[in-house]
Amino acid sequence: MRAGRLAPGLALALSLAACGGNAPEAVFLNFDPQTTPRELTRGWSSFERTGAGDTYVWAQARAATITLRAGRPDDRILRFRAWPFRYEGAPPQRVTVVLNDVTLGTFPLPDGPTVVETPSPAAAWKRGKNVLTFDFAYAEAPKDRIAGADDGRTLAAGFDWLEVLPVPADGGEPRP
Ligand SMILES: [Ca+2]
Repeated sequence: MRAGRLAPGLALALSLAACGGNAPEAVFLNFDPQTTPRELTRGWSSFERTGAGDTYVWAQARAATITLRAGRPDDRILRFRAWPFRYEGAPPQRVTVVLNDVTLGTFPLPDGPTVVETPSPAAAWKRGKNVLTFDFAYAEAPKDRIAGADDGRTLAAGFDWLEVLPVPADGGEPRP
């Protein structure tokens, strides 16, 4: 079929798709040295593994930042799996997620792993470098809070993975 015979909207969509580099991109950070070599820019500890072998990193401050590079500003879904540092008498842990200077929301982190999902509007994204900030209700050192513990890091939450998924222009499901 020749492009001239296509409906104008479809022809535009095809020409945009043909540009390749303009397609919104998916990001998956597994919090390991292979997939997350430079993104953990502030407030993070080093790479660790759970007993089950999952790679993760502790946020070890009240605020932790991730630097993400992006192409054109686009609506994107942001998802991550995390669990709070808990101790007896701890207040509820919560995380406020901020992209650049736009607050995306505040989410509870109950005991155990939780997958948090939030939309992030195109207006919050910039072409190039973007700063994603996690602000926690608390970060506490196990040695100050748990009898016998000797870990002096102030732990907020452990992060297993984070992904950013483009939202198709047709409003369908995000592409993996
Ligand atoms: Ca992981």
